[in-house]
Amino acid sequence: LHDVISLNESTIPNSVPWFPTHISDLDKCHHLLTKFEPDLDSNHPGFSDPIYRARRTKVAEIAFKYRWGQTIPEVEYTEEDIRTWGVVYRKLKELFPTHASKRHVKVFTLLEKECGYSENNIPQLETVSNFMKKKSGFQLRPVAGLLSARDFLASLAFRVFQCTQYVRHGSEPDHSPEPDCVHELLGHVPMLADAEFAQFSQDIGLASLGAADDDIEKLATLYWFTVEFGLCNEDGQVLAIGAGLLSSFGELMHALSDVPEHRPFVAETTAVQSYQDQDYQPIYFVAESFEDMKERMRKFAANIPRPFEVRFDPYTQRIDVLNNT
Ligand code: HBI
Ligand code: FE
Repeated sequence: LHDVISLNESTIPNSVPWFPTHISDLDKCHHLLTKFEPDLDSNHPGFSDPIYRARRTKVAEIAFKYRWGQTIPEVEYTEEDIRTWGVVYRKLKELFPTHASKRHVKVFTLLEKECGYSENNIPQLETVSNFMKKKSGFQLRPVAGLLSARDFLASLAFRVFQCTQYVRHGSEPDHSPEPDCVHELLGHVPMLADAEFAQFSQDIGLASLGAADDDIEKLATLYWFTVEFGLCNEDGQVLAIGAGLLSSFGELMHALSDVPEHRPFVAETTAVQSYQDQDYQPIYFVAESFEDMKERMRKFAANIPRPFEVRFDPYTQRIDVLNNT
């Protein structure tokens, strides 16, 4: 156990990588990865579409200019964006009742009632963020693309989800090489608005603060096999909890078919499993129950060596750093 002695930032050992200690510090967690960007990756479906790339640049501006505490500016989505969203929405909505976690189904209904979710409308991030704050205390902030795992995970410690605001290229509605707002709004948002899932996600974030690079990699892998591609047993039925599944008609069916391998979720082995980011997963991890997954993750996180402990203070939205001796 620890003495409850708060360390200030200057007494955190120098060997510990910098991490945000107040929610406003997330303004500094903006390190983008260039992998999968339409301007740089010739395999991106938007690579040779200058109109798409110009629109993307405009939406990215919002994220670059955004600072903590501001209202998220609205995006005027094009007809093509709405068509792409609609194609994905219609197909997924049919699958959710039989394939999605009950937690997802419950919130999705509310999002249709309260947030303007429909096949003809892409809801604005500010509206959705306000809804999430009421449901689970999570909120969104706009991001221009794929962030470093360290920056991305750190934001979860504050119940902040770094959310893309652009829509994938219209030529491939069923697939996007990078996260886009179709994936965020249909996959992540309903799960993060669930109070227990929010706690689970925040716990991964808290475990990542100041962690060594190889521990960040393990946490990112755990995030991948749970928050992105997780399956969970709910009352004898295996259902999807991962946003990568809940936003992909094809992979959602694949994941719950008998084609891929299903392995029981054990944090220590899941954390070191290599994964696929170009195609459907060949392996999924199935949690015995949501409670069991949470408990296993909590124990795994407690075993990550750090010379301090962290605690989130929801009143100040600050991380208290506690001496661990
Ligand atoms: N950045 N914007 C964004 N969205 C993600 O889902 C995301 C990311 N950066 C890293 C990342 N996911 C993965 O490394 C996770 O496994 C942490
Ligand atoms: Fe995602």
